[in-house]
Amino acid sequence: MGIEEQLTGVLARAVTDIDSADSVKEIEAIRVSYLGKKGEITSILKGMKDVSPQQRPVIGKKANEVRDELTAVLTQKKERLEKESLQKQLEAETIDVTLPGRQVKKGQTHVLTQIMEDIEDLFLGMGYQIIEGNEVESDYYNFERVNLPQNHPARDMQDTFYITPDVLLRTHTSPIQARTLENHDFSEGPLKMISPGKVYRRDTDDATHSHQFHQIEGMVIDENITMADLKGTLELLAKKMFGEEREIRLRPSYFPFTEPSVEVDVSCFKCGGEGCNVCKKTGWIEILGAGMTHPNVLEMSGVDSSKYGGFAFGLGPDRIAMLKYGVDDIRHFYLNDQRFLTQFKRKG
Ligand code: FA5
Repeated sequence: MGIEEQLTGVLARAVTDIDSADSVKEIEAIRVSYLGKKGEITSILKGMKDVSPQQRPVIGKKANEVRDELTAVLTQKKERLEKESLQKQLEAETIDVTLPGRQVKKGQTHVLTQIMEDIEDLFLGMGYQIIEGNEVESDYYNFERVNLPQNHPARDMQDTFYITPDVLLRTHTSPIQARTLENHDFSEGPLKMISPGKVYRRDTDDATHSHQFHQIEGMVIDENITMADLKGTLELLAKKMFGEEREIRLRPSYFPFTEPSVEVDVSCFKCGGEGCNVCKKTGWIEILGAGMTHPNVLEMSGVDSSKYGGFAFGLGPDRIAMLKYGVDDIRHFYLNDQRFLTQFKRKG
């Protein structure tokens, strides 16, 4: 059989093979078996050396035609197969956008953070600044600078986690009083600040005590600040926390950094003052400690106590949350049980 006939025969066979192929991989194998280095057409063309010089151009032309045709058929089939496979993939991966989505569980602000944010809002509205203190404090700022020298008996009121003899976990937010006072420039206006944060005490955990809890410190220092300003401010705070009808009363107390010092009670939000289990039949609930800033605290921070004075207060959001929501154990706030925490959804 002449080379021309062989070429025609091979082309016909190749086209049949291509017809029955149904994957891109098969097409590639067919291409290699006919047009590759060791492919059939290549080896036929190797026989050209035995062809007479007159015949050579004719056969050469035929060979090129066969190669071109075969290449075209291969390419066409490959493209079709690729298109089909893409189509299949698209169909398999179609997303039905009309299907109802799965509910995403949204987190929410922790109840204690909610209380602290509400208090921050109230004081921001009255022109206070919010200041962050250090949880790791020096003994000096935690005690001495708030008028509690070494060996002062009042230090026993707060059992302390010491890190070194001079460094501790703050037992209250009051060290921020000294830190803010010493940095405040009174020629630029009064000092009005609150400072929320975590504090630590070596209390044994029980229903009303936690070794780590929160406090919010407040302080106002200027000329001519009186106890009436303190009472008015705390009245607003009590109303914001427990409702518009609430009243407060001040009872004498002792804190080394305030003179005079007071404990502040709010009229019972549950019974309205008649006496119930929440207020232990007294009609009043204790919510915070406060007083007029002791001159020593001002002087130690370089503030002239004959010219400037004011008040400070410290409250425990954990205890406020317990009262407000009737929570009987402070430890619920720290166990991260979603069944408990999700009850306190902020409205709006
Ligand atoms: C103080 O810590 C003062 N620094 C507050 C203060 C500031 C008074 C400025 C005057 C001027 P006290 O130890 O009473 O005070 O604590 C304040 C509040 O923290 C308490 O009323 C209570 O609500 C809360 N508290 C105290 N100990 C615990 C505890 N172990 N667990 C949870 N809350 C506590």
